Amino acid sequence: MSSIKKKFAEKAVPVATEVKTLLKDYGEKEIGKVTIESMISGMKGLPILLTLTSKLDPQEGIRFRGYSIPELQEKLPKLSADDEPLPEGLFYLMLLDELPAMADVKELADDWKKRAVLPDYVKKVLDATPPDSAPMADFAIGIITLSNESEFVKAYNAGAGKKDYWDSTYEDVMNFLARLPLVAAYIYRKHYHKGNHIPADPNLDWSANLAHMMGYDNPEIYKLFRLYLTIHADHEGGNVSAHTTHLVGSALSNPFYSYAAGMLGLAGPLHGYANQEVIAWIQDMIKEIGTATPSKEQIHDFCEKTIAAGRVIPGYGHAVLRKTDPRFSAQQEFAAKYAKGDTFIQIVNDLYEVVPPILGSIGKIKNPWPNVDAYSGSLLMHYNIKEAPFYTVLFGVSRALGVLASLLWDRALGLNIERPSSFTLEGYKKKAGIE
Ligand code: HAX
Repeated sequence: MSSIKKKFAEKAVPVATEVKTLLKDYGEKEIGKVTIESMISGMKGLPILLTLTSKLDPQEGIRFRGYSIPELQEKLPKLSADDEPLPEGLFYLMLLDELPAMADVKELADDWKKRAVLPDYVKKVLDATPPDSAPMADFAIGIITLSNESEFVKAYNAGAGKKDYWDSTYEDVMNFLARLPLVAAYIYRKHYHKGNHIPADPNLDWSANLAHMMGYDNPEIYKLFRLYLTIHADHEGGNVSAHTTHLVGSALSNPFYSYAAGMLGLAGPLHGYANQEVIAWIQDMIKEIGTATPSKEQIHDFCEKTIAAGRVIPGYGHAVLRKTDPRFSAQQEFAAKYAKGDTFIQIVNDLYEVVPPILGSIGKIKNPWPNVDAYSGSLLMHYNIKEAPFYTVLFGVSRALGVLASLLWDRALGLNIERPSSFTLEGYKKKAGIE
């Protein structure tokens, strides 16, 4: 057994005991209020999930196992002092609740490199999708096809008991994270480079290898990918991609099915698809105004028109956050360092001045500030990765780190199938005391 797997097994035992004790001794304790509004308006704020890997504070933003993004940038292992953290290190932190040393990250990365093989049948399935299929559809298809190798399914069918589910899930998660960049790069090269694929470079880290296999070999792009794959990894348990992965996994569907389901949620315009929509929307703005350097007044008018048409401003607002997303700020800092003078990024920066007062003046919008998706596409555009329909796939590669670390904990804790209750409209009216 690898030392990381052994460490996980050792750490899981006391946490599982704590959870069991909590359930046994405090199972009846009430911890929140369920209102008709919370039930009908997307369960916002209902404390209904147990997620160990990260916590989202409305004012402060995300903390991964207690560490904010600037703290991760300082404390997680990096390849050089002015680099971004290695997302392999973030996965280690989320999984083991322990900051890794570089040697730990190397052990994990070496393990993934050994597992990084894309079976030929997956390539064939991906080759068979229509040339105009959506990259996110191909992503889900590729992931589901990979499930053919699921160790969890093999162990379950061979009669493994509940206390051992985590073991085969561990193998699935590690195999999967090792292979995911290969699936993503395969889809990218199929769609945008006539299927001219580039093999992995075993000397590169997880992030740089993805950039390399997509066809981008530049130290700055490698840094951007390390930042990108770190900041998108997790956003506690209630967001659509994380919750879906957990929900589907709660039925003991294998990790591939569970994560594929989560990705189909990420593909929605109100979630991860927003990262491509921001780009399409700014391109429409440039086209309509007739200049790549619109004034703030012109940007303002275009935003007003978007709202008047009953559309949302993509990249703004959030179901939990009530301030600028620190993931937005981390990317803005990166752009200030490496992408000075980029006119497209200037529009993104101008939007940050223009949009919040407009959204704030509408009254009903709880958070007028930008989220992660407002910035990410413009940085990719800066490095000539212009294929916006692919951007949500990149988001998905990163999101796998958090949701699969969580799924592994779900198995180790032996969490039960999720099954909340629902009411008919009559039922709600009765609860409200309406005759
Ligand atoms: N532009 C215009 N209207 C907006 C808005 C925006 N950016 N954000 C919220 N609103 C509207 C809502 O549509 C809602 O209108 P109705 O009452 O008419 O239905 C109202 O304001 C109240 O919404 P809210 O309570 O503030 O926000 P929600 O929790 O319902 O929704 C969303 C949060 C992120 C979905 C929302 O802000 C939105 O649609 N933003 C634009 C799309 C986007 O950027 N999505 C990515 C979010 C981050 C993420 O998950 N990334 O993956």
